[in-house]
Amino acid sequence: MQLTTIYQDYLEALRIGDRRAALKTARAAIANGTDIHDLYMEVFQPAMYEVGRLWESKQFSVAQEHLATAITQSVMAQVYVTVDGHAPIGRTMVATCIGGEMHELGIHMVADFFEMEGWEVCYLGANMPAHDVIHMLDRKRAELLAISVTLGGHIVQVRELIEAVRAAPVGKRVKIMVGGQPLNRAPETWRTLGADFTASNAREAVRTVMEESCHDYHP
Ligand code: B12
Repeated sequence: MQLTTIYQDYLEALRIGDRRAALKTARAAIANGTDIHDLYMEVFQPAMYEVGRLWESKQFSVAQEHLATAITQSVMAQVYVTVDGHAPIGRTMVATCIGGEMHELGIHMVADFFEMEGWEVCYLGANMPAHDVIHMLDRKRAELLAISVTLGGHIVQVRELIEAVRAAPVGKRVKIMVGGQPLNRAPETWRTLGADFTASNAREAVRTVMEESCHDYHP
């Protein structure tokens, strides 16, 4: 089945708020050999962008947007468990949104992509206080922190979180990767935030980290 057809069917399921139809579309795609990475990148992500456009242009109510988000989260979780990931590779990351940020689907995708490559992933989700992120980095002896931001006005919180991590003992060894829509719109911004690297999507995030050296990590 063509990815464009899967996308159209999936979006239609979101449009009418039909969770079963959305799940059926995604399951059928996997059963027919569609790669889960393609399903995330070429179906779920653009469908959610389209949901945002429909909401902004008042063709979707807030309730429809919330339902579409809940459906996509549920479908992602259900197709994810059907796929065999890589065996554990002994590398650990923490994946989080900054404080005040409620958009968690993007970082969830990033987390799933790393887990499929064998990473142990501590996915913390939305709206995380800096102190708790640092505590988790320490507790899990993580080598990588992935920070997500969606609202442009939240860039300052990204800088604050990075500064707080760098100031903590754990900050001496952890690498920091940042990403999200405002950084995609202004691709050089990440450098000014004190991050080690960025990537524009989940697929590229894995590629970037695997290419960059995180091997100088000594817990
Ligand atoms: C669902 C949604 C919500 C949900 C989120 C629920 C949830 N549990 O996540 C709710 C209802 C809470 C919400 C609230 C709001 N939202 Co909203 N939302 C969306 C929507 C429709 C989809 C978001 C999404 O899931 N995208 C799909 C994911 C997969 O894409 P992504 O986030 O870009 O992630 C990828 C890359 O960016 C990258 N990436 C992301 N993070 C990271 C991190 C790292 C380290 C790396 C390497 C890469 C990376 O990889 C990801 C995977 O490939 C978007 C539309 C859109 N364009 O995204 C609007 C949107 C983001 N929201 C918007 C707005 C305005 C709001 C509100 C202010 C609305 C309001 N008035 O209340 C609030 C703010 C809440 C807050 N404080 O955060 C605007 C933002 C406009 C702007 N330019 O800033 C958008 C663009 C809608 C629009 N078209 O206007 N929203």
